[in-house]
Amino acid sequence: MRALVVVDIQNDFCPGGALEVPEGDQVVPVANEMMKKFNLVVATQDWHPANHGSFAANHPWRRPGDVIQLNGQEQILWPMHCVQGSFGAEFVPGLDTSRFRKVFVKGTDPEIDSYSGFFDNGHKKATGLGGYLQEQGVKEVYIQGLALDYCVKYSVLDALQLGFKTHVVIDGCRGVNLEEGDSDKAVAEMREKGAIIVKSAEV
Ligand code: VGL
Ligand code: ZN
Repeated sequence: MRALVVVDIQNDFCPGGALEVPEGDQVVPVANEMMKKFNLVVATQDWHPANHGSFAANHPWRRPGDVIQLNGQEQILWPMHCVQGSFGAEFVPGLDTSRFRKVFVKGTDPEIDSYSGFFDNGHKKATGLGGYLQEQGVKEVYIQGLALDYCVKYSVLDALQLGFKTHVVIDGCRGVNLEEGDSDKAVAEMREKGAIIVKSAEV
């Protein structure tokens, strides 16, 4: 059994959004096509309370891009994004969300960030995604979405660690690239750890 995991295709990660991913909107048609090829599709949604510790605005005189210690964890500070209930947190209009069997929210604890759709950044709490996929008998996952160098990457690494045969649908992803080359580095790291990089047309 295989499943498609659609990561964080939300307004704030698209051009014009609070945490803009260049060409982020271009993954929408790829996701809509991919979803037709899977019986089981699940999604993750970045879903932060307004007081989330990953927001620069919640730390005196900090700017997005600064790095702080947040409860013993290194944390990049971001602009406020994907605030629960806001437009930016909604899935992109045009994304066929009717195909989502289940949505797993992440980043809900103000004390810790969660790039991966499976666990928080400290690997302390699971979102339920891993257990759900296992219950459904899933052995193989295909992952795509935003952002390639953050939430996709960490979701892929956790999926591998959980023992799923893990594919990255590369044309269905875009990176933030805070530093030039971050996306390429992310792909190299995922591949090194055992992920299979595929194009949507090959699936
Ligand atoms: C993400 C940074 C902060 C992502 C989420 O979805 O890649 N990146 N929150
Ligand atoms: Zn976030």
